[in-house]
Amino acid sequence: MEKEKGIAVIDSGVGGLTVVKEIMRQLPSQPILYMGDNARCPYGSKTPEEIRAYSFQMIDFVTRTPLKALVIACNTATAVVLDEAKKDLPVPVIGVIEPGARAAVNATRNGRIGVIGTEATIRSQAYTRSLLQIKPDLHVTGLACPSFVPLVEKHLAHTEEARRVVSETLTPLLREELDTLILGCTHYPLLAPVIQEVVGDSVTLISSAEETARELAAYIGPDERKEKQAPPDHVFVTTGDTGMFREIAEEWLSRTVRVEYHALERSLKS
Ligand code: I24
Ligand code: DGL
Repeated sequence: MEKEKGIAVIDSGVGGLTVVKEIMRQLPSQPILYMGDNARCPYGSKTPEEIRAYSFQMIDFVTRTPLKALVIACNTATAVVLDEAKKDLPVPVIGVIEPGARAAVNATRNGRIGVIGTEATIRSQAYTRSLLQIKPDLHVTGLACPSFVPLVEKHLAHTEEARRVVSETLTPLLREELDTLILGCTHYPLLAPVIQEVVGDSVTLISSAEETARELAAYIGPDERKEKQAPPDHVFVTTGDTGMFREIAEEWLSRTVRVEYHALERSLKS
């Protein structure tokens, strides 16, 4: 029998595992091919040209395998390459921005929505455009939070320092009377408890990871997992250290994972 086509998920590093966890929960029988560009992470502080070149190198690699769909789990990469990737590829391409924007529009009562993300994501205005396309009379405030990813990656998400940094960074948002805040970066769900405390209970937090998995499930149809069916073969590819990747992935996904190394061209030309 022909091997089942999988779902490819690409990200700048390990943050996209937040999306993978949701896909595994909602679509447990789908095989996943994950690629994280750990060697060149973070993308959030890079130029659109770099982000575009790196993202398409990953897309070229994962599309050598027959796919059911491609998920761009990285908000920064989605902001820069989604439209182009959709035009280029013969399979459905799903980014994290539209699903998050749609959920935010459904959640808001007062039409005042905040978006937090990396420098590149906020600069691109991709969330604002997506939100206004769905509902033109919204009031959207974007804020770059470049110190949040390092907090998570240094294992500081549950510390007093995280509370201080999050509180200082989000201060400009507190006078905007937002009722909905989009966590527009793969890492921010790990800071959600602290963010919620800072913005208060009147603000609904939107996690793009959950919404994206739901959108993917809607595209490819319900999961038809049979009793006793063997678990799907997932493969995780990193451009960086496989040991470190495995450690984080196994802790986060609570399972053992198969990790492979693949180098990508270092220069921008390819
Ligand atoms: N969390 C993230 N990235 C890291 C990290 C982390 N180190 C500890 N934790 N490192 O992202 C990034 C740089 N590494 C990546 C691997 O190769 C070498 C360089 C957030 C992960 C979201 C799924 C903390 C940590 C963890 C396990 C699960 C969750 C988590 F170790 F926050
Ligand atoms: N994955 C990125 C995002 O969602 C965060 C990490 C990075 O800057 O590469 O925007």
